[in-house]
Amino acid sequence: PFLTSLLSHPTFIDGTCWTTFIDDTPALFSLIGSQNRAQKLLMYLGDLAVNGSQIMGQMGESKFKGEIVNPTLYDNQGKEIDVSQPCKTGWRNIIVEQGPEAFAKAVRKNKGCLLMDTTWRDAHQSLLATRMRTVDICNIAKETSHALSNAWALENWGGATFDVAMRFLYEDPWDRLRKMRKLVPNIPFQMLLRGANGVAYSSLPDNAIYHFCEQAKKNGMDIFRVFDALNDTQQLEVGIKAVLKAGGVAEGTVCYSGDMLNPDKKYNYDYYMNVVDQIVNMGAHVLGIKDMAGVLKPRAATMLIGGIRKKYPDLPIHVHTHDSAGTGVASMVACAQAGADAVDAATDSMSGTTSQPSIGAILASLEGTDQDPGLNAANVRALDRYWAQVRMLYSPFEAWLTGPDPEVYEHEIPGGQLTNLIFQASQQGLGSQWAQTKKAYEQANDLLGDIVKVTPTSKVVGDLAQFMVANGLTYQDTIDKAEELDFPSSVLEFFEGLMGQPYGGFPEPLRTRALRDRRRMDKRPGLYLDPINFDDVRKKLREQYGGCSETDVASYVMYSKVFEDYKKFLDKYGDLSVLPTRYFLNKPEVGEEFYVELEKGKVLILRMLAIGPISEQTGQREVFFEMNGEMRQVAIDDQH
Ligand code: 3PY
Ligand code: ZN
Repeated sequence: PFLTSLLSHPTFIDGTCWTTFIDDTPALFSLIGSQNRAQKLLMYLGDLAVNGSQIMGQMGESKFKGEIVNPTLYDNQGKEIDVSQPCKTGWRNIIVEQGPEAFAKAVRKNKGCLLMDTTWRDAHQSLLATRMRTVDICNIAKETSHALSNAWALENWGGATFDVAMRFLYEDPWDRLRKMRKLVPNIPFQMLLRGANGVAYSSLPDNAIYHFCEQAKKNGMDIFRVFDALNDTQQLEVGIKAVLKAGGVAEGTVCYSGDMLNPDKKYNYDYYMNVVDQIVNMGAHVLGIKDMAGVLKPRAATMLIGGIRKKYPDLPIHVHTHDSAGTGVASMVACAQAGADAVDAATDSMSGTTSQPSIGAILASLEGTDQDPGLNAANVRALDRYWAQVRMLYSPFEAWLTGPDPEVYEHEIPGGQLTNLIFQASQQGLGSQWAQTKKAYEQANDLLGDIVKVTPTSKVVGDLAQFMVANGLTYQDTIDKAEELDFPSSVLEFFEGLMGQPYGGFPEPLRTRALRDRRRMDKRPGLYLDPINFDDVRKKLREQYGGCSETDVASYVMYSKVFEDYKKFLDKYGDLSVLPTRYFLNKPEVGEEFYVELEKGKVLILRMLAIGPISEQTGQREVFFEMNGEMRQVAIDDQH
């Protein structure tokens, strides 16, 4: 069809403007572009129909099959809010117009305790293996800009979402950021940055972190929660300085571990106050407290936040927790009462257990008090009606946790990792070994010197625990046989010092025995790593892909192999971010009609007609579709 259209086009026939043909007749090229895209899309749908889901680890089919309904919002006078345009008022205006310091001052002046909604990042990272797709976030974005216009921020980027977007969702994380920004201009966006590790699993050269933060800020990020998994302040400083240089709001963060109320534990009040002092000295605009496992009990919260508030009356304090033990609401209320400026919560149907505590429960608890967060609870509940449907759509990624896990005080597994480990155990049919894995996690942590556990150090502990279970090793065996054991690579990287220095030092003799003749870094890794040569990266990507954006460069520097695999996938199937999740995860029923809007105004009406028999010669099956009334077929390798 393209050739026919080309040959019959008037400018081609009369030969007048051949040289400007491409510029003057973009419609023809957009036609070939969308036909190409449509064909690639059919390849994906055909592959899904023949071989099942491409998303690794998916278990079963979605529990939600209908059309998702969006809520109606009402203002305080009971008038319906027009959500065709985003809301324009919110805390972001201060950041944009007056900068980070003014934002810090304004939130300190604000009477109530603000809320950050984590639904777009940590909630699905902690409940649904980070699998939430851009389309499902964007479909509720304008309503969110209205309903949460007085929120501290939406946490919506960074952490594991960056890696997972490319690795499992075949999406460009930067594209997600830009799309969200366009739909929500008024509420600050917050991301999670793993200090000198960026959004990766071990340290990168310093200039990679600077480049990444600059790109994140340029593409719409406002507040950066910067932590280091070992509370190694030299590692933290790299991230904080990079954010300050990029012009972002720097939320320097201390990770809370153990139990401050227990005098026998390693991390006590003085330890935390010392890290806080150093963060303040680095010039962070906001102090973050990150309770990644949900072990900050209300009384400890009162002591810690109260102590910091007293010492630093002008410093905004923002607290993060998980509800793994069931104390999330009580702890966040205690934080608000002790002087926190903001606490984290998730939409009700995506809250609780390993996620953040429920936004509705926190709103109800603070209603009418001096700490009232100032959100319209009815509209917050209305948003949740959308999320309740979406959660069911993602049911294949559920870990099916049934309630709080009080053992978290012993094993201290962070929220996201807890669900992942349960999910992995059930995938491998090891559900019955789950209790053993939790015990091994506790022992692995002791073997490593009772470290602070959050990505990437939590992965080190998890990998060591699984290694001990798989090889039947006890605590003592692991030390005694360390010289002969083939430890997981994350454990060796930790011992090498690639994740920074643990408080109290590395455990000996285990480190020396495990490392043998491998390198050891006794200072922060950035001092040993060669800087990235960005011109070389740009040249390589241009040669390989015929062009590259600066955000592609950042993705490649962070995750080279994942980025390359993502590009291969795009080449084969095209950009699938437009495909509704139901058809991204599950094959369509034969005969069922559905729509895909490839771009504004270009809608495909699709129907799968039949899956053909397998060909003995090629091992392929023909899959037949009707697309905008025309019959199409694709040949798919049957991988069964
Ligand atoms: C991450 O680093 O991804 C986390 O969510 C840590 O809590
Ligand atoms: Zn978290």
